[in-house]
Amino acid sequence: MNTKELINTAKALVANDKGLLAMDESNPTCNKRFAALGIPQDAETRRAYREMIITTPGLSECISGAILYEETIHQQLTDGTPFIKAVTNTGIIPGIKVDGGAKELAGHPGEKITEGLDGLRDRLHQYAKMGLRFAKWRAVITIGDGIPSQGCIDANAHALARYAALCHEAGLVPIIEPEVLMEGNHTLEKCFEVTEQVLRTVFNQLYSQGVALEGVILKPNMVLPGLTCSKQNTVDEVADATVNCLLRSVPAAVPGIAFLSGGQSAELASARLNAMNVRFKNHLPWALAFSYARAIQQPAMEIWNGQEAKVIIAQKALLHRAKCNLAARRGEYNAAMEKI
Ligand code: 5MM
Repeated sequence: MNTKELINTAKALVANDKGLLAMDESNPTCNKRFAALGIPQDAETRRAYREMIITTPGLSECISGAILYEETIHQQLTDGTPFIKAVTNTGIIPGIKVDGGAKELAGHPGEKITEGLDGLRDRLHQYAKMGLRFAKWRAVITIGDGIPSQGCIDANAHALARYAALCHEAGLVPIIEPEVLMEGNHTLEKCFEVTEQVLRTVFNQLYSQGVALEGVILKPNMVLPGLTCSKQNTVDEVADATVNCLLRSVPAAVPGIAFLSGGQSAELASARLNAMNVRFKNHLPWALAFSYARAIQQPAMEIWNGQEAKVIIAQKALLHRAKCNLAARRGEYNAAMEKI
């Protein structure tokens, strides 16, 4: 492990107001999103879609790193360039999702545990040799009747910390993604309480496993009311709750926090990130960035719709969302940007 290199990569992932583009949907998730739009669900269509994303002109002006999926790293652009090389050539840092997905947690109805630690050490060393420089692992926490349990939080936090330590050993920066889901009718206050509990547990586990926090990126949810909660808070209330929760639970040594979008609309994900940076940017120890999948990709996917003829216009939509989120990091995003 070269700690200096890890720290430099982690800093580079949140430098210059850029953020991460998550394009690491597993095949079932990608197929589900394609099916909703009537797009064919096969390896060639997924490849063509990801080629559309990666060849978007100007993307690297807003995007620091791209999270790829196992299938994609073995595919090539139409001109034969392997995806990892194509990403690297644009100046974007390539990374990969390495978890094995969230499965039912035994003895805990309604709760999940992310699998994938078995054999991970060898896989990570192979990924590093292939030119990948960071990895990502997502844990899923559900708010519901009597859940989450401390048992579920502990198990997921422990797995995240074991994954992070293995990443460092292989020279990869771990993106640590504990996601408290938006589904449910819980309040913003409940989400705050659970997110704080989850993050405190995750950082305790990272400390136990000896993970150098200067070489990680945290990818959390924003603190939000549940999707079906009768009170939907304002953008500024969400910004305040999210930053206050993070201040209580994320050590200052962490270089950057890159939010997931979690099913928020693209516009709200930009507006909420913008409000956090407007209100707090100069007073925080870490950068507040983005690592969105749906909130960057969705409009472009809808336009592309599997058609070669729509590539250029879809790329414009993708770049637009990337620019909106770059502006949000600067606290310069506003609704007028959406009218262009
Ligand atoms: C929460 O999902 C991550 C961020 O995406 P959104 O911004 O759309 O919320 C995303 O990186 C996710 O981890 C990947 O898409 C992989 O998900 P699956 O469910 O396919 O493992």
